[in-house]
Amino acid sequence: MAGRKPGLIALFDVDGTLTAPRKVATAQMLEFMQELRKVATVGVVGGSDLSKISEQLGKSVINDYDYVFSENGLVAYKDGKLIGTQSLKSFLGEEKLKEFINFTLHYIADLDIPIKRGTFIEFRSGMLNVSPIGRNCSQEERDEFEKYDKVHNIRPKMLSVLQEKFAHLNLTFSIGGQISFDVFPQGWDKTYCLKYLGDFQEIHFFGDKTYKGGNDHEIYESEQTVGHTVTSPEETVEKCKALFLANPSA
Ligand code: M1P
Repeated sequence: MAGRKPGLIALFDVDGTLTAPRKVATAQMLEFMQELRKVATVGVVGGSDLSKISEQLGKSVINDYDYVFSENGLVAYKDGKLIGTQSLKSFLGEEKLKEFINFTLHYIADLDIPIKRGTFIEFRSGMLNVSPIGRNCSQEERDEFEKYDKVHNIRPKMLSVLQEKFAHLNLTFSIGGQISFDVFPQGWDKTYCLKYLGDFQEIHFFGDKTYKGGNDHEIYESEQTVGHTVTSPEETVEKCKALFLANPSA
């Protein structure tokens, strides 16, 4: 075994890249990631908070990978230890935050969609996650909402209203999953995690939403990364085998 190539890190988005959207990673994928760690430093960067990433990649996720960046890296772990957090509350202040939350809840209250459940805004460390149907819908309801949204553009319409109303706050609105969107200050997208990776000369990023407007776009395009677009977890494995395992000492 050639061992790890110095200065190289393979960094993965979660939903759609290591797992099917909001699903648990397969045992094969988890095993493959550990194989990969023998030849490269491995990190994951998800828009979700740590509890959701743990549901998908396992309870010991922060120990199973060299770096885990939840909330785009606004909450960062290295070798199982917390190395940084960013606070939306401190950044915006209570008044602006309240103004945004109040307006958003009013908007959702007036929204006529087939069903609504609970937890319309999830308050995270570095971002808000807003869901018109409510986060605690069932898997079936989540799948139905995604289909409905594709036809009726509930989220895109809501984003454009919020963008206009809160233009002065310089926020980014990012649709990364099926039922919600993330709200955070400009620059707090997935490129945020790169500030922890200054020691790496070769950062390979793998993501499925690398197109403009997708939540992997900025990090995929970043000059600091070599970006790879994948369409499924299976393709992620294939691309990694070809890049890192075919001739690991290359
Ligand atoms: O990782 C992508 C997104 O996953 C979830 O989205 P949804 O619940 O809409 O499928 C959320 O955790 C979201 O924050 C995240 O960006």
